Amino acid sequence: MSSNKDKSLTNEVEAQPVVEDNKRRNFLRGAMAATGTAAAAVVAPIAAKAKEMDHSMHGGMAGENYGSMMFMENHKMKPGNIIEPPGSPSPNDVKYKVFDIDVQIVKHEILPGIVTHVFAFNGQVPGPEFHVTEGDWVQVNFTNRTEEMHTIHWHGIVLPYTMDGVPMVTQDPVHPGDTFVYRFQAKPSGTRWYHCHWSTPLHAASAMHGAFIIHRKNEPLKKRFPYTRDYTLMLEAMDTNFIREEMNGLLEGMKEVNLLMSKGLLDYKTHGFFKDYKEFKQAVESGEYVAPYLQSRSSGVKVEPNFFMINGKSYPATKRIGIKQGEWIRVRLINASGLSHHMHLHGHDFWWVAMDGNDLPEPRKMNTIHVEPGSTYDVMVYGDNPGFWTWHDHKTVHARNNGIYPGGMLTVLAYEDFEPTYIPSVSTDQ
Ligand SMILES: [Cu+2]
Repeated sequence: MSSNKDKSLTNEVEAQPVVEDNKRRNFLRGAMAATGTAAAAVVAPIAAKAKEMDHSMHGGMAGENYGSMMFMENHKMKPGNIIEPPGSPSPNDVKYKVFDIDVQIVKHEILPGIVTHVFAFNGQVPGPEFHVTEGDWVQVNFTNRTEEMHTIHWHGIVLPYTMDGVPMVTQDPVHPGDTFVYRFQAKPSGTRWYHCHWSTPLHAASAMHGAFIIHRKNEPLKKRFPYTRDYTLMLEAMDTNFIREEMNGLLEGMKEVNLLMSKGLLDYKTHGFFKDYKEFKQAVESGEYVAPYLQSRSSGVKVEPNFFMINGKSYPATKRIGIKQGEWIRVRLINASGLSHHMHLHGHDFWWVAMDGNDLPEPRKMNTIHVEPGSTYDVMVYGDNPGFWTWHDHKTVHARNNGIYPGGMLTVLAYEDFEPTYIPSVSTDQ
């Protein structure tokens, strides 16, 4: 099912039979009521791709014995399905650029000494960066290599609704082991992005996000701003305590699923799904179903990010932005954090040229740009003041690591072609 496979995003998936019956799964009333808990509502059994999985939880995580392999061996699952929903032209009719992407649980280092487990696209934070041209037909084979459910929402892309990646609104969540095939045309142009839409405060805010850049064939902005380098800065925030608690909660949920299955109370791919609001309401009112919100969360804590990142790293681990004298660079800011960030560049004004992927009617000159949650902002910087220049969130509580300044959402615009009279060093103890 492929053509023009892009190697930079390849993570080979075996060809498997197409599943024709993608009906909504039965929801589980009896088992939920039987246990008096709904923790299992957010987890599901895994499927056959599990043998490829290698992310057993350990090192401070609860429930060491609930890795994929044991689960597979105890319960004979069907192989993972490939789900190809309707909504876009057949590959016989248009030529798709094909990308393979998966989600795995991996350890991610934010800073030396700070490592957290995250759900990550292709095991990286942020996820792989897509670069396509406006009008390209894009196929993304998304394989779920975790025990949790996920989807991919294509943020800012105008596509058929069945490709929009919102669980229970446009598709069933992608179950463990399964591969969901997204197909759409890349439009409109500009800085767009993608993220998981299942359990979004945990999945998308932690690491399941990435840039989706749709280029124009002849970029009109290059006339006024002839940029030679193009940078993407994903702005992120993580509450590592919340992530740890939630991950441990998920493992507990899996334990429960194991127990229910061993008693025959839970079938393959059943969970707390309802066909409509009325059915859901009746199940709650009759006591057949105990909704998760009727009980306290395992963590019982608010989400309060303690690490603020640019492309997966906090200062001083952030990567510098290179520039030369006389060079224009384009910087695409994408806010995946759920917080607002006021990104201030020292020593320069820059031109704000686009918002949410769309060009502004008239560029604006500024040096602090307010980057709101979910939005993208493009700016052009001209290299006319050689040196090392801080570029950081001026909400300075976000320029800290675990409450310690300096750190967090801070990087450096670094000129590459001058004789410095002061060379930056590193201190995290102020
Ligand atoms: Cu997810």
